[in-house]
Amino acid sequence: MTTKKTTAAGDYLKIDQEQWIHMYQQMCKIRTFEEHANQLYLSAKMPGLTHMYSGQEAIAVGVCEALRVDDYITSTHRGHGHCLAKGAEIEPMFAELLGKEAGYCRGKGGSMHIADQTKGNLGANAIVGGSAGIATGAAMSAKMRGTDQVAVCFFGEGALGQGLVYEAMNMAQLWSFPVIYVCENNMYNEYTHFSQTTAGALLDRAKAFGIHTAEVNGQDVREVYLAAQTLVERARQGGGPAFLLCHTYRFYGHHVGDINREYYRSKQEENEWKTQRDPLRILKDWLTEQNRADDSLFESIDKQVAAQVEAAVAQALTAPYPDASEVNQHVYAE
Ligand SMILES: Cc1ncc(C[n+]2csc(CCOP(=O)(O)OP(=O)(O)O)c2C)c(N)n1
Repeated sequence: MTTKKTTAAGDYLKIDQEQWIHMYQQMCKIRTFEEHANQLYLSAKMPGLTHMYSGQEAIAVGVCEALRVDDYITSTHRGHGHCLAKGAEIEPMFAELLGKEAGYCRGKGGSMHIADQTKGNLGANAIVGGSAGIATGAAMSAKMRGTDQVAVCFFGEGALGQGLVYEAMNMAQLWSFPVIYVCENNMYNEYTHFSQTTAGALLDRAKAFGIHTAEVNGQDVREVYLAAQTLVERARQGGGPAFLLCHTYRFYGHHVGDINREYYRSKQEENEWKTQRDPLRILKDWLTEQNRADDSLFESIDKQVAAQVEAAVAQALTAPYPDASEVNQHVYAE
């Protein structure tokens, strides 16, 4: 049982420039996707609401970059970033948000239930902690089938209040399942600071089971990626489960309707994170300092991503709704 902190700056230089640029593209895609999802809510074009992942992009991207297509992930109510990072297409995601037939769940799941099994994404989950059993089960299945697939369970620190998470971690450690529990500590369980809901140190929760742990700055995709790579390889080679604690922050409200937030966190705190700990900015600045990229490259990526996202939104807005006759279809397995 160990806790490893991965901050080896020299190791970042061993990764190809193309791979870092790809991670920037992925983070940019998530940021732009979320901005448009927010606009769809504000303009009353999207039914229901959604939880923006902006600010946390480096975690989904850094972890998924270390995975193969046939590895599994499970996600949360704040799941768009995980889906996109695991390879989901933008068009069916927007269609799903708008309840359209072309969506990943034919418009019946919405923002909190996007799944894409062709890419190993077993689904977002509106139940806090709800996916711990699914990810652990997927890892158990990989082990029983004798494959070297790995499962990643993304969850917020609020999920550490759910008993299911501990039952799953206990079993994973006892039977050495290839599962990585990725805890995204963005510090707030809805409108309450986690220090008011969670006793003790977060990592101790996993250490109690003897689970291998690691801790990273979740705003720095370089740290997240290197740590994830190590844990994924470890799990693939039979090393068993791990728990990766990522320190992060959501730049916006708990959900898109959470606009007046000053009663639970200050504007100053938000501004500090947005201006000093933006994951896109951190990677951009480092690549520029290293002369591995320049402003014109980032501008062209930003433009390309914006055009792709705008086209997907336009397509989803005009796409048809599913026929009312299929309302009961795909609810139960046939
Ligand atoms: C079992 C359960 N209890 C309560 C809720 C209501 N709820 C939705 S999100 C949330 C807070 C989750 O906080 P955290 O897990 O830290 O994730 P974050 O929203 O910060 O990403 C709560 C309590 C829920 N969806 N499921």
